[in-house]
Order: sequence, then structure tokens, then C-alpha cells
Amino acid sequence: MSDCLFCRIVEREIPSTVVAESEDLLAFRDIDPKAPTHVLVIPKAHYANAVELATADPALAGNLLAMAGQIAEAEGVAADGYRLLFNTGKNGGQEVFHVHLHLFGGRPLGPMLA
Ligand code: IU
Repeated sequence: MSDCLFCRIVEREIPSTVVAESEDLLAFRDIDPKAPTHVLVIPKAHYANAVELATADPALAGNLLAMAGQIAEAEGVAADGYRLLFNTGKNGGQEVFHVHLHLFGGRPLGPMLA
């Protein structure tokens, strides 16, 4: 989808700082990090949200979670813990409608909701 920001990041039309990549997945640093480690993990194929991805391709959804775990290890945040988050839809705070798993780590993150 040429009008999708994250599809354009996948195509390298928009630059990003890539931290991991596979045939089907890409992980890059969030442009506006909310924690010392803030990485977005996305499927290269376009799905609007996490449920759409998991319904269409459960194996890919699982691989996406597994990649997040590998990145947490590589970033050195796994031992102390981290947060994985899918914002879903407008009320869920989703702003980019290409599914992305937020990985936050490197500091205590506090309660889930303010
Ligand atoms: P959200 O879950 O859709 O609200 O998260 C979108 C994220 O995408 C947000 O944390 C932005 O900082 C991030 N982002 C980015 O990394 N690169 C961009 O060019 C844009 C947004 I626009």
C-alpha cells in the first residue's frame, strides 16, 4: 500500500533504523521513543491491526512475537522485563494502521494505564 507509512519503511522509501529483519518481518526503532528501548516489530505484508494479522496468518503473528523476544535479549532488557503492546483502533491509541508491536524496555514502565 503506497499510502501506508510502514509499507514505505518496508520498501526503504522512508528511512528507519532497522534492528532485525527476516523474510516476513522488520523491526526498527521508534522515531519518538518512549523508553530507552522502543522498537516496533511489523510484518512486511500489510495488515491493519493485530487481530487481522493473527486471523489471516497465525504463524506469522507468532513469529512476530518471537522476534520481539529476540530483540529484547539483544537489547539487554529481557532480564529486567519489558512491555509488548499492540494499540488497536482509534480508542486504543493506534495512529498507524499497519500492525506494529511496540517493545518498550530499559526503565520501569509503571502501571499500564494512566
Ligand atoms: P501507534 O501504536 O499507532 O500509536 O504507534 C505509532 C508509532 O509509530 C508511534 O510510536 C510513532 O512514534 C511511530 N512512528 C515512527 O516510528 N516513525 C514514523 O515515521 C511515524 C511514527 I509518522
